Amino acid sequence: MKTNNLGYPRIGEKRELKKSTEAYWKGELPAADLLAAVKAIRRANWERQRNAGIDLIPSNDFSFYDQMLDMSCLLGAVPARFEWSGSQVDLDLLFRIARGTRGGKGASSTASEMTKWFDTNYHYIVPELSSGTAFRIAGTKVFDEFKEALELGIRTKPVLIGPVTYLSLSKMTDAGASAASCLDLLPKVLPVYIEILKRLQDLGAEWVQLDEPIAVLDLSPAQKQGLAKAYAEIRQAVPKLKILLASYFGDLRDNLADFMKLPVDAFHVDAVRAGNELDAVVAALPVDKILSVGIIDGRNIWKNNLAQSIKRLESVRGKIGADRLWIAPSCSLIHSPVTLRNEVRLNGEIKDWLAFAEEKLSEVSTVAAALSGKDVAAALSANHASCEARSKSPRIHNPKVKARCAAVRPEDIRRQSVFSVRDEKQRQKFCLPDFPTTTIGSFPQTAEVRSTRAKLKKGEMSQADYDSFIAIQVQDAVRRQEAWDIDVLVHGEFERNDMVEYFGEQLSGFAFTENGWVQSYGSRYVKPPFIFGDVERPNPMTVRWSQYAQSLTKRHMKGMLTGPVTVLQWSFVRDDQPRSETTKQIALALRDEVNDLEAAGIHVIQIDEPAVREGLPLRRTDWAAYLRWAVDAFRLSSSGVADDTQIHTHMCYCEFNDIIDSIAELDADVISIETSRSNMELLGAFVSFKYPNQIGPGVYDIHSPRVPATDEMVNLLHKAQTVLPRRNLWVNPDCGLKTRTWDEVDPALKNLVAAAKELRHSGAR
Ligand code: 39S
Ligand code: ZN
Repeated sequence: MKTNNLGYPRIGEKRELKKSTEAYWKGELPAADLLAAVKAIRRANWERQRNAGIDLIPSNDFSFYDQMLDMSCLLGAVPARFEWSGSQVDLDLLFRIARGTRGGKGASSTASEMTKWFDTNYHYIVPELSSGTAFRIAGTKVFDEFKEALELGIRTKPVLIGPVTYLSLSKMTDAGASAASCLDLLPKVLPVYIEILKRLQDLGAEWVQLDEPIAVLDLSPAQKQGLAKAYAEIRQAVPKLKILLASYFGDLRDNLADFMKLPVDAFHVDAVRAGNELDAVVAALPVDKILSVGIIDGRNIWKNNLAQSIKRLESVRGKIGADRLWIAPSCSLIHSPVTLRNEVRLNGEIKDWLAFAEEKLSEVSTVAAALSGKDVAAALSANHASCEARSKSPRIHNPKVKARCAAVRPEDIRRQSVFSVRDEKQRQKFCLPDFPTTTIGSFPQTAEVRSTRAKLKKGEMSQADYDSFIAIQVQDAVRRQEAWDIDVLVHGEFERNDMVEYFGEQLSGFAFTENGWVQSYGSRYVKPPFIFGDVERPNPMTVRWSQYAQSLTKRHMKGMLTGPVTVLQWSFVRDDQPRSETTKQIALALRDEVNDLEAAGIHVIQIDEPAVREGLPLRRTDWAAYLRWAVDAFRLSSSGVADDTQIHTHMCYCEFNDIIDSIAELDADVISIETSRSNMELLGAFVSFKYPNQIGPGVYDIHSPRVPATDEMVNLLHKAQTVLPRRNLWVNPDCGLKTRTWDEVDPALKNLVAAAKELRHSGAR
């Protein structure tokens, strides 16, 4: 029985990838040193997997940014504005596509759009294709990495995003083209895929993994035909190369029969998310095919119940035989933190419940060993003890929280009056100009801010000294915003490490790690807290700094909170109760916080819900149930305030179109959304729906170091006011500014205020 792994974290156990990449961007690390650093990461990863007993070890799962962008670079799909004329896409061009280029030296180009990978908190750069895109092999990374591992004595299984998933997640830039028309490019892209596969075969690859996670989505007939055509052609062109076709993140449902007909050598299925489907998959598996069963959860951090897994797999083995069964994690392990080895402060009892990527590898090999009749009794009994201890732990249940959840009434999820009434009261109270300006909440987390927090954490600084340091940052932020003439101020969130982790640290039922980093996009990682028990808020979490900031200015200070669905979505969650129940507990904790902020004189309160869309189930038939509890949770957290307290929300980097009515149902007084990278395209949904409340469409792409000019922002706002009522428009950046530097933010926000003023003076159109 073989063991298979789909992908391993590329960030390094101490975030070596981030550190070396950012140093390279700053010009502090030569390219050769960057390449040496990432080579060392790859080597460590391959050797670790080999030592853990993994038979099919992936390569090309490493990436400097994300694997969709890698695929674009490999296929030569570079947007025209980057003026690429070379034969190869080099590293700097890859970074320019991902990050844009700042004006000044060289041409200034906006980055490609970024969006979330399925329902994860991991992002990819959206390929921009057109009928004129000339695909050809334009990179050597996939070949180089295969050779690199071979030199270490490891014959890896190169991983590529499959052609139909690649095209389905791309966007067509031709005027009038629809997203679906990307699939029309299949005949053009397939020959390049085939050439890549042939080259891999020539280099000595035995297996190649093609990821087609779209197989777990609702597929159009064109996508289904695309899959059939693509794999038939590939089979014909490279008959001897063995192909593993990987699906993950969900069940195949109505796609199952077609999927299992594709002419490949092995299928991977996600037996965690699609556990109930395993029997049907086994029944549909053609007799000459191998099945890779993803039995270890790649998306969560809990130890697997090995005895249960072994039992399920014994039944599979009974039907298909040991030769045709591979054991694997459910999906790539890039969505899991790297290792538990470096967690020294974590409570020992809780730590014993967990498995990160490295530990998951040994779970995979223990399961395989047990099924092969090897003696793993000691490992199994230790695992059994951990699972028992967790399920019986008194840390998990809090009767007070459960009773409060059960007592929530319908009036608890309704504001006192409808929006039109609140709107009037709020206009009278706040007296804001047209096109009021604000920011999303965070200001630059400078090296000084981070290193000061690191000192506090290491015990090298007192809490009092840290607090004085934060106070100075807040004062500085308030002064700057007054100087720029922003209307609704923020305190800057200097005290927060992350918008979810910061709250997790203050809520009971949550635990957090020291090094449990997971890549979010590019060099930006998150350290998701994990929810192991019932959630309660022992003390106010944000009131102190918001109140302090308000005391420094006569302008309105906005309080910022992370919404219940986003806290849930960006944490590792307990698997012993429904997500909806956990979210309700978080919502009640946040409701207390909102009410406390209001009582402390903060009358503009933003509850961010950027993750509502990514939490949407992958299949449409499951949407309504999710949206019901997600919307109710937001309303539960925000409905305890007076009519003239203004509730804002913020969302970013997602498709709003599909869920626009649920966004309206949140009934926030103001919503700010990301729109600048897509040139206001995303507003379409709000227009056709006639969104009733106020909107701040982002006019400054904060994921790029580029400073937008006033004219650019004026143009975006003109676009916005042709489609939305002028009196409902706010002016703000796309998202928080924590990843930017002050020398980028300062000119950008000056320009932003200038743009708002120009709109105010330009009169109604
Ligand atoms: N998901 C979450 N959870 N949070 C989000 O903000 C987002 N936003 C979207 C969607 N998903 C999200 C994605 N955008 C970052 C920025 C934007 C993101 C995601 C992540 C980000 O800036 N991440 C930081 C990073 O990668 C880490 C943030 C953090 O937790 O750099 N910082 C800690 C802190 O500030 C730890 C900082 C740190 O690295 O306290 N400290 C140094 C160390 O430990 C020490 C610093 C020193 O001594 O100088 O080595
Ligand atoms: Zn945002």
